[in-house]
Amino acid sequence: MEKVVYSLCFMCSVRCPIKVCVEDDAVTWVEGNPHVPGMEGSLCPRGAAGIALLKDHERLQSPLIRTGPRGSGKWKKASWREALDFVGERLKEIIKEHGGRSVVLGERTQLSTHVSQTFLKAIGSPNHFTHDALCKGSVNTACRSLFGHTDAQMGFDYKNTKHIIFYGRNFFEAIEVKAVNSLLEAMENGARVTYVDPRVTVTATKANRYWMIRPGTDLALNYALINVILRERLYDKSFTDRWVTGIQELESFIQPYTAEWAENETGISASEILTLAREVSRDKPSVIFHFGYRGASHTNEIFMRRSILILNILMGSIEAKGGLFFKKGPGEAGGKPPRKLTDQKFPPIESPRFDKVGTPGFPLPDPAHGVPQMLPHAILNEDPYPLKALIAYRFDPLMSIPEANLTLKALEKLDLIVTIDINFSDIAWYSDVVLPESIYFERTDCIQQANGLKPQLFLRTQAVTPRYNTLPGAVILKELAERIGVGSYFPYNAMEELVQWQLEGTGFSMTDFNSRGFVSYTDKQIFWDRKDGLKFKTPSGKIELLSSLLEKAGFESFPPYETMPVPPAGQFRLTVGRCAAHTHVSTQNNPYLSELVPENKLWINTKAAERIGIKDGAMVTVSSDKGSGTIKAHVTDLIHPEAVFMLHGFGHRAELATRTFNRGVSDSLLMENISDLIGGSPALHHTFVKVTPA
Ligand SMILES: Nc1nc2c(c(=O)[nH]1)N[C@H]1C(S)=C(S)[C@@H](COP(=O)(O)OP(=O)(O)OC[C@H]3O[C@@H](n4cnc5c(=O)[nH]c(N)nc54)[C@H](O)[C@@H]3O)O[C@H]1N2
Ligand SMILES: Nc1nc2c(c(=O)[nH]1)N[C@H]1C(S)=C(S)[C@@H](COP(=O)(O)OP(=O)(O)OC[C@H]3O[C@@H](n4cnc5c(=O)[nH]c(N)nc54)[C@H](O)[C@@H]3O)O[C@H]1N2
Ligand code: SF4
Ligand SMILES: [Mo]
Repeated sequence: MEKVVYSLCFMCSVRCPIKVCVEDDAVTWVEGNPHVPGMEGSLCPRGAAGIALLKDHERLQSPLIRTGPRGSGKWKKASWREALDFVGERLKEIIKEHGGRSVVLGERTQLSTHVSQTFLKAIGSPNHFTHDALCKGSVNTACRSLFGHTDAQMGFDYKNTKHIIFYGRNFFEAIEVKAVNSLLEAMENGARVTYVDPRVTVTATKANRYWMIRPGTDLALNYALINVILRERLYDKSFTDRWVTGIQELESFIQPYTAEWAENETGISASEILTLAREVSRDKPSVIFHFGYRGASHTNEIFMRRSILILNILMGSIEAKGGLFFKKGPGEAGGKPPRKLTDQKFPPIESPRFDKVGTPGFPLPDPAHGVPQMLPHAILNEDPYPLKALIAYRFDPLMSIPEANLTLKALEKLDLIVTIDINFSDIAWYSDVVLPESIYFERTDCIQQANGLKPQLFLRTQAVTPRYNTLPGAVILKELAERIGVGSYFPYNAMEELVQWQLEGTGFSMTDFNSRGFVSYTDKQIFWDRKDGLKFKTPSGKIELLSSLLEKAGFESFPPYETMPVPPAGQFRLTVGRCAAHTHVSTQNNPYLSELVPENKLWINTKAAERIGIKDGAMVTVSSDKGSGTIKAHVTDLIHPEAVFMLHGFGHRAELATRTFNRGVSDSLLMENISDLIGGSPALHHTFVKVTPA
């Protein structure tokens, strides 16, 4: 008999609402949840490949304990009891000898993040981190420096925008289904798109205006736009008068950064910069300068993100229709949010974090997430103290932290590495114990609290029984907690009990999710009143261009611009990104997606390639101070001559992931582990590489 289960996709972190059709315990069809506006049947290629993942016999099938040297691929299959007892025993010894703080748990933020945070709080470790800083640490800090809110508390009203400007935000390839559909609708209604990227992407081809910017110079472009907007009085004065402090300081700082100056730095003509400034000001406040995630990823990234946010502020697009808005939680609609395990009381933790976030040495990144790329430095230097055990939970430090060889060297120092994953990732391959999680079709998950203009709750509901000997992550952690004597913080045995515990007091029950997959706290969109009702969390209660957050920590709000260096002859700036067929480092071994995009290639400009004798399709060696690899050249006019580009997520080292093993090159192997030490993002586009015929 066929049944329909409403759930949440998890082929990537966007967690699109889905409708899953199930017959005889098999998934027969998946599509976007028709009850959710913007989803109606849509899925991206990765979402459609979920069925292939369910059937994949190369994903993790049972707990494994290492029997040979790390990375040798020698394993013995273990029962859950054996594997959990083993890890529990080792953790207990490590905690006894070195304290709870010697245990680190890193994960990609997910629905059960509150469970892993609770696990660490319970053992007295401050060392929980998420992927957040690797993805958008400086965006987060930039938002807090201006509004007092994090980027996660802000959203974009794509559907009603009149003009959206993307800086390397490759919107139509690095996909979020609902956002894509909403913007397409706006474009059909006449919205304009400006796209800025050293590389011609799919998004570039759909834009009304495309600028091939010199890599790394987005900040210069933005300073020129701000200069024109202030000089020609193109900004929303009534908004800035009411809500913004520091306009005068910005005005005097920005004077030297004219459009003519920026033309030199960016390669974009001064007259075009003037045209854009005037054009957007006519559409304000329904304008979005998208603050993005990646793109110009350098050690000064915080100032680049701030400059994008300042452009929105000048357009008055904050909490405006067609602009940016603050997400509203259940409280704004008079409701109660679901409970989290972290709401419980824990013994206090005195120790600083391993990454020093929140101390005077690294004051500004978000301590709720930490900074993962500090992990290798902390382990190798035993600074601030020795770390002994790592639990990698849906996160691969070997592929997702720049400078893989440094990370590998650091991991070698650890006494225990445990991975909770669904695939044979590189970190699983290198672990002592592998604990396999059931995939999203096979497990119910914690409640998703979806804040937004209409606060809602979503539920990932188990659709089929697990194909292999796997468990939900929240159950795995609870079982480990039992074994080290902190089980009382985990009041459930199965996911359904945890979800019910979360829902207590909200007025909703699990059955309320059956018919549509979600529940709403209100039917009306909640906008704050732009005249008097905006709620900024800065000390002044206003948007602070001159940021008290930055200045109190000893940083300037407006440091002078420093020219982006041109790569020496024969070298290129390494730039990286995603494609529509893959999620980061997760999907390269998927039976279906590995056929669509089996390897990465090195994009290189035609004239630059000619100079070093490289032909399209030839194998080339790409090398940096940190590593090297051999990859196929994609010779094209569609990339700036200073840059080369490769997809992130290839060059896997785990041999049992046979469809992707050794295909292409890992960008992490080439990159240097260097960061924006104010904002917290890694400077992923800092590294120069040499390219030579292989
Ligand atoms: N299909 C797919 N979609 C995804 C994801 C995925 O893995 N796969 N991941 C999700 C996540 S976590 C994220 S963070 C987002 C990422 O979303 P995006 O940031 O849109 O994705 P990237 O592919 O990293 O795009 C980076 C772009 O920046 C360009 N670039 C490089 N240097 C510069 C520069 O100096 N200036 C400018 N303006 N551009 C530059 C590169 O050419 C590249 O096109 O995507 C999300 N959506
Ligand atoms: N060099 C370099 N580093 C980068 C980036 C880059 O472009 N280049 N991009 C950065 C960005 S934007 C981001 S967001 C991060 C992402 O960094 P990661 O979180 O490390 O990457 P993902 O591919 O999302 O997932 C990591 C692991 O989760 C596993 N996984 C997938 N689904 C599940 C599940 O249901 N349960 C469990 N337990 N595991 C699961 C996958 O098999 C994979 O091994 O990387 C950052 N790091
Ligand atoms: S964007 Fe694609 S992979 Fe990500 S959750 Fe949505 S459908 Fe799934
Ligand atoms: Mo990301």
